[in-house]
Amino acid sequence: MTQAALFAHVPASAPPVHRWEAIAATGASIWLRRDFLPPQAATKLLGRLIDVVPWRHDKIRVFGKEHDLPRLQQWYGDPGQVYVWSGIEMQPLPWAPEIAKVRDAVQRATKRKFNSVLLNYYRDGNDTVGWHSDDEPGLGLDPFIASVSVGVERDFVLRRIGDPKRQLSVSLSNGSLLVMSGQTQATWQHAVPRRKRVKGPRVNLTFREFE
Ligand SMILES: O=C(O)CCC(=O)C(=O)O
Repeated sequence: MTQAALFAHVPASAPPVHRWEAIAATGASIWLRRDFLPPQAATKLLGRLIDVVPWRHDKIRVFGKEHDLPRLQQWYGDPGQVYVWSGIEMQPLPWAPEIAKVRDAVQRATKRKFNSVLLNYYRDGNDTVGWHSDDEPGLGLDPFIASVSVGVERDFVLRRIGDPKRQLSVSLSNGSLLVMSGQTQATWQHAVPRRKRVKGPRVNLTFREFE
């Protein structure tokens, strides 16, 4: 999707679109707004989420062996928006006020609606998420994913499907909003790799709309 198409519906009174940066990735449509939340508000939100979210520490089975997931997570959404991945079933918690507030701000910024959000809590640089695409069938053909980051800056890396040497890295800072849309999930995978030097926590809120 071009920037013009993404913002075709934005009224003239909306904030200037130049606050969005396009991330150059062939076949993908990825946009970043580094100034989505002011740093102070983002840091406050980080502390609040760490305290109030009933974090789950799930286990996954890899080659028949059970492992702790290398991060904590939680799932919020509209009633009935159950999320199942890698054998983990997540019933949606009702929208907490601070999360609903972020959702509303993301909806205003993107002019899209979201009915669920996955929260990932990376306690420090040892916590990660491995290579994957957000391509569950319920997300439709061109999933629109809006991802808010609060806390320490982490590398978000992408690799082209079918050409894994083609990689790029985007640094996701405190208060940033990353949007992936169009064919991004069909053509690229993403990950948050381990970074031993990173000592602080980060929470990521990935808003989705399941059909
Ligand atoms: O933490 C991030 O920025 C990425 C999270 C992610 O890939 C996901 O929730 O699918």
